[in-house]
Amino acid sequence: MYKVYRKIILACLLLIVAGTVCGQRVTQTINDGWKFSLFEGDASTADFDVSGWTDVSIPHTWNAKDAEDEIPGYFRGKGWYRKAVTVEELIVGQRVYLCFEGANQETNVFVNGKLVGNHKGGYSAFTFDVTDYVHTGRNLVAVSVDNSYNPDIAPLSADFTFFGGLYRDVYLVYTSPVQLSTTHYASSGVYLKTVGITDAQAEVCAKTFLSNALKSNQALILETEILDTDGNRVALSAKKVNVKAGEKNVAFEALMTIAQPKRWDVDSPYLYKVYSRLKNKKGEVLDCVVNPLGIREYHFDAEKGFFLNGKYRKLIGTSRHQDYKGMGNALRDEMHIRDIQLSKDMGSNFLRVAHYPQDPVVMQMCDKLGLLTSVEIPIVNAITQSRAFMDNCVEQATEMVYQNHNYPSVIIWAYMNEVLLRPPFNPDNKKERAEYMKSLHQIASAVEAQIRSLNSERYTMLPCHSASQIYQEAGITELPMLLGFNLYNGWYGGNLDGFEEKLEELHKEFPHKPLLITEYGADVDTRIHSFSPVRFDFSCEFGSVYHEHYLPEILKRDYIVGAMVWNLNDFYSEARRNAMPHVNNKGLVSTDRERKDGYFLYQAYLKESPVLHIASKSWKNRAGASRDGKSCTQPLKVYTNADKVEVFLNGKSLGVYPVADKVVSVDIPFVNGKNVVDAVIEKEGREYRDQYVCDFKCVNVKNGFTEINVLLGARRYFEDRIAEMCWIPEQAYAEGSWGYIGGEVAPNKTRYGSLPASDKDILGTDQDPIFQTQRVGIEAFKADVPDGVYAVYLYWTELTSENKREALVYNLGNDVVREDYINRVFSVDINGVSVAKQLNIAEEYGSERAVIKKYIVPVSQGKGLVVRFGAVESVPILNAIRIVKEY
Ligand code: GCB
Ligand code: CA
Repeated sequence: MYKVYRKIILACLLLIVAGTVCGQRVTQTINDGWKFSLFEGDASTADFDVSGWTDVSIPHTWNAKDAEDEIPGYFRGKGWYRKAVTVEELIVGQRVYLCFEGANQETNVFVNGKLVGNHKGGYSAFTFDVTDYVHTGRNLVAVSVDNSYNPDIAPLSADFTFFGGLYRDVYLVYTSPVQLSTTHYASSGVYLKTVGITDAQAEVCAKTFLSNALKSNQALILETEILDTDGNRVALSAKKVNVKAGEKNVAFEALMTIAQPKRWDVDSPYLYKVYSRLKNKKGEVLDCVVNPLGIREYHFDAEKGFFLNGKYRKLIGTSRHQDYKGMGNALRDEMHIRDIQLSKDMGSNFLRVAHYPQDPVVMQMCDKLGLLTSVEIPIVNAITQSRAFMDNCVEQATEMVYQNHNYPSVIIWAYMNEVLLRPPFNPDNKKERAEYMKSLHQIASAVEAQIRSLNSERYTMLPCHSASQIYQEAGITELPMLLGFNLYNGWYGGNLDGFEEKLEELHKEFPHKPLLITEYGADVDTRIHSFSPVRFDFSCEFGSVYHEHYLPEILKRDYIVGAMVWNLNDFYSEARRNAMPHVNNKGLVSTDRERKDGYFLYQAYLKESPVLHIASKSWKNRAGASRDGKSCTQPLKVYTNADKVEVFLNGKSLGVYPVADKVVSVDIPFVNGKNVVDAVIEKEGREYRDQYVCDFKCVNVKNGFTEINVLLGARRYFEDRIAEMCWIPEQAYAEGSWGYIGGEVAPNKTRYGSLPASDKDILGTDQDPIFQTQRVGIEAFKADVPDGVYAVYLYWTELTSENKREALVYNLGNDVVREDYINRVFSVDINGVSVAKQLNIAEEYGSERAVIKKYIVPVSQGKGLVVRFGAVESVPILNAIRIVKEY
């Protein structure tokens, strides 16, 4: 008796919670209280001993920390999640489902020891019906997730870390057995399409999939109601439908008309809501789902560009990777949401959801904020010539289209990114090459055909790398409606001007294809600065120069229908060895979302509201060589959409500067100590101000010497944000000053850059840039400091590899690069005292490891400080020197 009451009370409660409008579907996360362990075997059974397992909450990845550590590679294998999930018998006879928003990359789900389903692919949702596996009360749910390399699952390789785990929400869902299908590719079961849009009306076609798990045929009413934002009904369809006993995923179509439809646009993303309700004959709601609806028309023209609701729009935005500092890809919904907000605030009207479909909240935000999107499946760098791989690609495309079908923001379906960048065939073997091209063509054709058959009114796109010819050779450029090109002229090679030359070439090569620049970007580590920036120095300043060049060239050409910066945010890529090892720094914001200067350049170009930003504002600890120790002039950029800006230093005006192309560079005579720079603009009669505060150290050996921190072989500055100090570039010694004597800048050993010498991951430090440059063959470092007691720190790391260069990009595989180091032995003496006779850095400490030695040195009789190096074998090196006056 009590039990019956309990059920009734629960049922009533549920009706209150879900509202009477929305049937009895219950969707709830079951993210907390999981036990986790990496384990290769079978941990699905109840009696399995989980003592010693870790308590985790979902979203979770097991790679969050090991993608950051210094050990090369990251764990790729199998992890298990287990949880006792309480299934309440809320309403008798309901079906129970487990829904996963995404798990990377192959998942097996077990309930009470039995396998209920398998899913392959790390970036799409999947749902399993577990009704027949559960009982009221506690049920053991065990999930194995495997992120090891699998030749039959895309992506095979890519420039990002394949974080493993249950990294998106997991839900427990209860639904009526007579339902809007829950298991049609884990979508809502409803697919909306708008046709014949005019100012007078728009037709909405809703295709709804129904399922009936009961043993009797069901006569039902399928109601589709469209509401405007105020909640007024603007269209209604009610149809009698019959679903036979046991039938699954039967489709019904309803056509509705909205009079005087309001458009979804980037400035006014008007959203209707579509309620799909399944009712029984008595009119009781059995099931209900709600979908967004946006009414918009758009088309691409190869010459004129893109038009949304009749209006020309240059598509500008970024791509976005789904990870965050220290957390891998296991982000909370709110963090995804913030990223999309960041993108909109930058002035974007487009987001390339790349290289894979992302969390549903990402798409919801794009709908709500008015960001157009392309969504793509992650076939990156290469394919496997197998039926299984092809089937998986088609399956991922199918899931993508169904799961993202109703988001009005989506206008493009994309597939394959730079798929000919790292093809595995031997280039000299013609037969191998031809066969590979053939397989590639087959897969691309199958994916293209599948997308078009599922959703013909959107565009398709293939993002290629700059070597367009090879894509033509494979015959795949003809397949998609749009072509994307990822261009990095002036970054990986060549000059910045190569960009516009390439654009012209591509337009000639593909005159009838609307072209998008699906990627362009430059790595920026916000700790690094340079006043003579060059590509691959990772400086803020080079990033600025790069974007200042690219953006106007893009805006100038209508045949470039759109362009997306690679990337919104810095992201993890295990194989990268840059200023920040394991991170790709091309984001306009960092892994913890610090906005870089480029972000503000975009704002200045794209936003109408006043934009004013002093560049390098995060450089709080600044320094520079100074003649008099009192002041030092350095340039400072201001980004603004005003035509002039007045700049003040410590309250005194430095003048009014005209702004060209949204930027002005002003020479600031920084003083020793605290500096306050103000930039002021006027727009529509109002004054706007931005302020930069920094501590500036005028480095000089004479007046009030405190310390000097110098990077040898470098033209860049490095801010150590942990110690709040600044490293400055080297200079040659001159009487009465400081600097090196002899040697040369270490030659560039990186694959792409001109400086610094190395982009190796320096072990034993997270201040890698201090060690990545060096002076080779240095004879001495001299500083004419006043008498006193000094701490002299010498920084070394052996960087030189004689034979091989490391493959920098995309070597996500486990390419082991063996390098031979030259045998380098040298002596060191400080102020005539020998401190090392036979120093062999590589032998003593290993190569690419940070070595710091501190020496206490008294200086007297005005003799200053001199550190001398003597060659024993090969030539001496020095990477950095820090001299601090103790007393
Ligand atoms: C590309 C790839 C992207 C990389 C990027 C880069 O072309 O599509 O995945 O991350 O270049 O930074 O090199
Ligand atoms: Ca989510």
